[in-house]
Amino acid sequence: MAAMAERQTLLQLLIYQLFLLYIASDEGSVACSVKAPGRLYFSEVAPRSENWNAVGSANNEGHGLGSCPISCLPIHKATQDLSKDGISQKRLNGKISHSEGRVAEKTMARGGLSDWRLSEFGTTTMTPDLDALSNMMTIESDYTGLHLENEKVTVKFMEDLLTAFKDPKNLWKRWKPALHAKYVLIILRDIKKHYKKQPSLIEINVPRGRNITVVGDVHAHFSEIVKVFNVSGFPSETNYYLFNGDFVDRGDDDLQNALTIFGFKLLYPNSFFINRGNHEDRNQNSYAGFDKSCNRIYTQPITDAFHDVWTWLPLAHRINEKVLVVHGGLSPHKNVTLDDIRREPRGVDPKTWSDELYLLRERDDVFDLDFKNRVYKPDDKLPPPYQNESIMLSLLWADPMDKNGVAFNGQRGGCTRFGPDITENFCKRNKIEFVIRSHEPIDSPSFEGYYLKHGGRIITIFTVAGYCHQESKAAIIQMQAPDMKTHIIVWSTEERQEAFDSFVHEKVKLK
Ligand SMILES: *[C@@H]1O[C@H](CO)[C@@H](O)[C@H](O)[C@H]1NC(C)=O
Ligand SMILES: *[C@@H]1O[C@H](CO)[C@@H](O)[C@H](O)[C@H]1NC(C)=O
Ligand SMILES: *[C@@H]1O[C@H](CO)[C@@H](O)[C@H](O)[C@H]1NC(C)=O
Ligand SMILES: *[C@@H]1O[C@H](CO)[C@@H](O)[C@H](O)[C@H]1NC(C)=O
Ligand SMILES: [Mn+2]
Repeated sequence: MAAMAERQTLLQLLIYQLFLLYIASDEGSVACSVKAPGRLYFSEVAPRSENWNAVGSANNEGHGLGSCPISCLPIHKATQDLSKDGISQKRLNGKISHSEGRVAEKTMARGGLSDWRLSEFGTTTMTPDLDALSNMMTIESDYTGLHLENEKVTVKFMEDLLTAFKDPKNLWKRWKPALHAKYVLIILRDIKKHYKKQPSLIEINVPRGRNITVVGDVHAHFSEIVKVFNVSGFPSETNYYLFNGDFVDRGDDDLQNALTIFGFKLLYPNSFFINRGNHEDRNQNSYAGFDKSCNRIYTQPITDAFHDVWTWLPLAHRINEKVLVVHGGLSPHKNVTLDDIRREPRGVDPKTWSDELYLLRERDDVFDLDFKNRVYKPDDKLPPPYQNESIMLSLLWADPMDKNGVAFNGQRGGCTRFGPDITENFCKRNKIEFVIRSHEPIDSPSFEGYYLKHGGRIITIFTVAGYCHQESKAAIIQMQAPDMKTHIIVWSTEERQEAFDSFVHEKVKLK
């Protein structure tokens, strides 16, 4: 029986690899100026002055993204701007294969929001059997990288891993990874095993006198994680951490970040926590960097394994029954409870506004697009796209606004903005003192890496300095139990660099 199951898996893998070969054979061709259906198009040259700017929506406030020049975002090859009706166009500089192009085209058709129903192309629907894959891989005799003794992450392993990550050349050297694919799969297998048993909202209880540090988007900037540890100490059983999503894409260190964060989660499961962000998502990864980084060192099945594991990461954490932490924002729906969040489906990508709606959006003549220019109040009947916005989508993607009510989120293209009234109602109903969220680079009004909204009930933190503007800072929040008073620490790109330089020269000692 077992042998048969194994053979079946092997057969699946073989078919899969043939399929990958087929995809790879497409690689050399360049999709320059492919006229895609509808309003999408591809072109080889991205104008560098283009702003990532959502124009046209009356409700498009926001901090940062609106004035963030795309040319300074550290992404590999794709640039994006949202057209005035929120349907995005994508321009690709450099070469792109047809296969990449088609996936990207479909991703972008949703204004950058992902949709599992669009994932049928290519490899994106493959859910690898992590047990079978990790079992069948063998370590070659000439492998010189790290070992995971007895398949367990230890303090020593994390010290060696961080040491390997000090020098990026270690990771890429002759295409030989610092960590064998088999070990990556074991880590992913165990992360999935851990989270599969958990609800979408997880409770954290920080003991009296202990600190928890909440970290915003670090977007494939490993040096930011190093700076976080420099400021708040290495994770341990008593030094609590919550990484609030978007730790991959838009930088160069996708694997360093993902493996550091997953490694610490396995080492300290009761004091190290991870929220899913909108970039822990296969469709975002297909154009914003992760897939490329991962495929450069490993192979597509490993990349798919990460995509699969993303879907099991929780969407929210509540700290000491007082503070809610989510990556994006709050749902526009009335009376949402913590139980509703707890029960959001596991193992899936967020569903975006429906296909039907998308088709209608393509035909302005039959669909009243005016909903995008209106702000809806709590007692208004919400328009169809908002009615159908899942809680999961809002938790991952939404942003706050200053006006009361619900409005179109032009900056994201396919979800809502929520006003102070929604925050107030949610917090009162659920006895939450305040909400920490991330998701937006902050270059106004302060460049300080954080801002407060909704009477202090919404705290946004973003943890990449110089993300959009050289002078913008990174921020983290420290809170000490039991009173959970927030202590925000900010730093500049120069300060991050100093900490990284000192890390490179010192021996990594976790304890
Ligand atoms: C929300 O709660 C209020 C007050 O408890 C109630 O009157 C209202 O009907 C609820 N709305 C929905 C949509 O459940
Ligand atoms: C929106 O969701 C409702 C159920 O809440 C469903 O009946 C309707 O078909 C959906 N509309 C669209 C456009 O998907
Ligand atoms: C804990 O947090 C408080 C306030 O944020 C800070 O003053 C203190 O230095 C922190 N302690 C440790 C061990 O990091
Ligand atoms: C943090 O970085 C600074 C340099 O910015 C360095 O002097 C210091 O030793 C580092 N501290 C820790 C605890 O790593
Ligand atoms: Mn985000």
